[in-house]
Amino acid sequence: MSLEEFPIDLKKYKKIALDPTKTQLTSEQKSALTANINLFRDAIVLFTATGAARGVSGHTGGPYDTVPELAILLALFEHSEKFHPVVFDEAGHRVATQYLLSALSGDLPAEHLLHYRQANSKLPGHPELGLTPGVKFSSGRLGHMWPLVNGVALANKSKVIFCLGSDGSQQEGNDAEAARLAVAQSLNVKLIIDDNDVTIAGHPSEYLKGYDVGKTLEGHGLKVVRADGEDLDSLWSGFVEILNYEGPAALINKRPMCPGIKGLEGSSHGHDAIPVKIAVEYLRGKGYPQSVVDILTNIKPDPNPYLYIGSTKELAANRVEFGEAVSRVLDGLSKEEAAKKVLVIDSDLEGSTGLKVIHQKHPEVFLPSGIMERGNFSAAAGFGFDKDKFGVFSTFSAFLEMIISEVTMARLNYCNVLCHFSHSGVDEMADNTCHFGINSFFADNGLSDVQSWLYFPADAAQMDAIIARIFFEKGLRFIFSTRAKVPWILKPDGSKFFGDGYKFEPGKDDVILEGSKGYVVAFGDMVYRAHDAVLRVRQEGLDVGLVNKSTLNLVDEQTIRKVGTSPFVIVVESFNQKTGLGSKFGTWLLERQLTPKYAYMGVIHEGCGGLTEQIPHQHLDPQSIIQKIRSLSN
Ligand SMILES: Cc1ncc(C[n+]2csc(CCOP(=O)(O)OP(=O)(O)O)c2C)c(N)n1
Repeated sequence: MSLEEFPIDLKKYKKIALDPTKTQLTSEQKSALTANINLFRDAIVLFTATGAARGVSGHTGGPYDTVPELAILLALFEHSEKFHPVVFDEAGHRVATQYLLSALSGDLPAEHLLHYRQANSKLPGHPELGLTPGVKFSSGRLGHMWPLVNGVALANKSKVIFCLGSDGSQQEGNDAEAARLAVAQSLNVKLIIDDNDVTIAGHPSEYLKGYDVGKTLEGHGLKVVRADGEDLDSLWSGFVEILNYEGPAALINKRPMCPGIKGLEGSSHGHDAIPVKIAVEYLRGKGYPQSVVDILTNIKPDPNPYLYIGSTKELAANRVEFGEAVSRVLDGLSKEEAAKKVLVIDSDLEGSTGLKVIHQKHPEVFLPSGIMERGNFSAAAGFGFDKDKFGVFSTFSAFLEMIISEVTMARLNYCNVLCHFSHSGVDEMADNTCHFGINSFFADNGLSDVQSWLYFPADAAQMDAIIARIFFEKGLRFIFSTRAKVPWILKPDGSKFFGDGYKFEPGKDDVILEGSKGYVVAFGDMVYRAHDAVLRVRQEGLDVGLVNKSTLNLVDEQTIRKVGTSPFVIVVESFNQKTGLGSKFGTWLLERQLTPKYAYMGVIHEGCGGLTEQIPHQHLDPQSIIQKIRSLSN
């Protein structure tokens, strides 16, 4: 069987209507719902497993869990127009639900689901309005949907508005604000919350003791009903109760993560894309033939064949290196001293942002916490309010946009915080546009008489050197790394540029190559790409230089004079072209009466999904850099 056919027949979906004035389900209604639930869950397992097979990751457990609620919502939409027919979801990673709905409505051909998260398939890791046929809203940053759904309710007062929720998303402070507005205005918003006690880093009942979704919402004044999500009678009576209540209400459905999937049930691994092996076992257990299993086993990751020059073949995950480098600094302190001086606070992403290493090696400084970036950042800052103490905070770069106001207040309180923002830029960001970490210069929002330092190391050796140098510096320090691994930058003699003997100095640019015909200025993951481009034009006789601007927001007077007196300067970065280094560097040049030809290349488009495809999609690959060099050197 090929990818041209979706082997699970979605036409078997049984359309039924459910009337919430009837408190009991008939046996026919129950058997139709059960059939739909099985159909949807099998489909979700199959097509999300293609993400695992293709190496583009994804999420199975969340959408799989909420299928019974989905089946009931569709039956309510069939019953009455009073129900606004959009399945809003504050957990955007459950995008498989929306893609399934698009296939059911005929907006997407069912077989297209087998391209889940593949580059250019228009099926990225989170729902994007306007990109995917049939998708009705954008979601993907937790805590951002319920507040918006409140507004939809205000605009549609005669309708009932549903929003799927999760015990992860409900941890966000935004949801508390949304709850207050919904209660104050008696909005007809109904939250259907999957309370599976699983998020990315583990179980909220363990890492966030005292947190209880139901009690929280009751405290705000919502009507709260609890149900067993895997028992249709219990689930339906919960729906009936919240729908016969005028005003905001939440139905909280308890279930283990991935009920019925051997190897994932109850586990936080169920949050991610189901491994092919487990999916195969599940589908076999459901009686699907070998041809269905073959679809998964035949999909292979796409290799990236480009051979870079000027950097090593070996790659390192700089986001993990951050944790290693911090651990090495802490190794120099006694456990007691470390615990007194340093607090490292996680926001449910320790495995992704490198904090796990610190958790394992230095539990004395580590605080696991919830998906509460604003509160956690401020707690790290408050720890570093004492001039001899240091807070460490970490999350994805995309969510730096959430804590800008807290950064201002931390700065005004002279706090010491080291912030690590991983998943910067766009490289390998199958999660796509809402997860792009491209507005990181927002962190530099103080006035000219105070300083915050922004650092983006080019490779793992430079990450080590930066952490060793700045860990115990005062004030706010921001350090960036990518989701994708990066190679080590090499000198012409083949040794590591940032290897033995290299010492990092804040504010000092690294001249990787001197050039007489012009300069490329880059940082982070763009350094090895720009290095490749520059070396290739040099092979053709064009003597172009390369600067690594690892301290992003301080002008290195010596280096700017060097590049500014050359014939051209091109800034190449994986940040937003509108807000990145390139949008400032031209001003810095002009202020110094330096007027080379000037261009800047940054992130300009919404994403294309997939992994290595994101960089060429933004025209940031070596070939595009070479083209720009040629156009400026002519
Ligand atoms: C603002 C924000 N912070 C962090 C994340 C990263 N993230 C994605 S899903 C997730 C955990 C979600 O848990 P839950 O919503 O309960 O989903 P489940 O594990 O049940 O699928 C996290 C931390 C995010 N998408 N948005």
